[in-house]
Amino acid sequence: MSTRAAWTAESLLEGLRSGDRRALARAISLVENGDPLAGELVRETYPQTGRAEIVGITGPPGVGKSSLVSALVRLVRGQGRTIGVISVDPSSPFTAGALLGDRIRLADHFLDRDVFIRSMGTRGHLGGLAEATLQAALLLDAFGKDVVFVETVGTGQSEVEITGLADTIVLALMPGSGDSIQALKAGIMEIPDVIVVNKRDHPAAKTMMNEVRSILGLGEKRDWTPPIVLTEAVRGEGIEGLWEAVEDHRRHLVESGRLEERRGEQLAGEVFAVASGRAKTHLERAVADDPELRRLLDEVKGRRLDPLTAVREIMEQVFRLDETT
Ligand SMILES: Nc1nc2c(ncn2[C@@H]2O[C@H](COP(=O)(O)OP(=O)(O)OP(=O)(O)O)[C@@H](O)[C@H]2O)c(=O)[nH]1
Ligand SMILES: [Mg+2]
Repeated sequence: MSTRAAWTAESLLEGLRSGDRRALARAISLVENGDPLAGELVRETYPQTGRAEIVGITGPPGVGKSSLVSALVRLVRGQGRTIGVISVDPSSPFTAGALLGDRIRLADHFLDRDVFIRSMGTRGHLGGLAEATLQAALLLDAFGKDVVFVETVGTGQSEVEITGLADTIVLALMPGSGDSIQALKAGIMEIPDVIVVNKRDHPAAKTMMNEVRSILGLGEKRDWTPPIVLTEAVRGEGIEGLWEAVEDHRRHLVESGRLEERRGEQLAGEVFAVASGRAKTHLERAVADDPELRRLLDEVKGRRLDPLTAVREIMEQVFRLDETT
């Protein structure tokens, strides 16, 4: 297996099963490229999934998500557990070099053989980032990673949701993340499982934490109240507390019998999300490739055709769906 070209479905599967990190790296590259072989690998290894603990870290740009992941990786590696990290960046069209910041932030871990790190941008993947992220997470899980961190930028209304994957969702905020506070308050953003207010070295950190606390106090009582943790990621401060909160949440899920239930619901949701992603791509391509469909859009723009008639025509032609709604 000295060259890349030597990989076949069989050798990749064999490599994944035997813990060959080169096979994992190759498999994740296939995922990124939307290669059908990736789907085959996921299909074959799916029975081996469900063992990894998947932790999602989401939050507005620049709050310190990668720095937090890096600090958490250090902590969890210290416990001897193996780790996968997927950084999802919807704003970046390319994977290579897209996350220079991430590379710097996570640089300490690149030499650790038991930490697999990959950043993903929106490359022409048919099912979009949701599908690529799902596949990558499943492969890391099947490979035997104990913990998989999935970092995504999210302001509460983002299309790229990790909620469908993670056992525990950590929302990272920092002093000044007012928009997220508003989104939480308005119910636009789902209440996460753990909230971390990073950059606690900032003078307004405590105020931020109090604001978050008061919002959580507003909603109806639930069986899990998200803990709020203060951290200074770059100095590794508060990280034990953050990980403890994540583990507490997981314990809560296990003890209440909610873990399997939640995972089941999420997987079903993922199927739906990926199918929707593919349908959208299919629709966009069909319209781009078909002058007749594009003409419909022009007709709507010119107010010669009403939007709903155009929708019906498009649905008929692209999906062969007639009016059933
Ligand atoms: N003062 C201070 N700066 C921090 C802290 N944590 C991270 N930073 C800095 O904040 C900046 C952004 O950190 P990242 O970890 O890249 O943040 P991110 O949320 O991953 O950013 P994106 O992935 O680009 O959305 C960097 O310059 C970090 O050094 C902290 O606790 N205190
Ligand atoms: Mg980042």
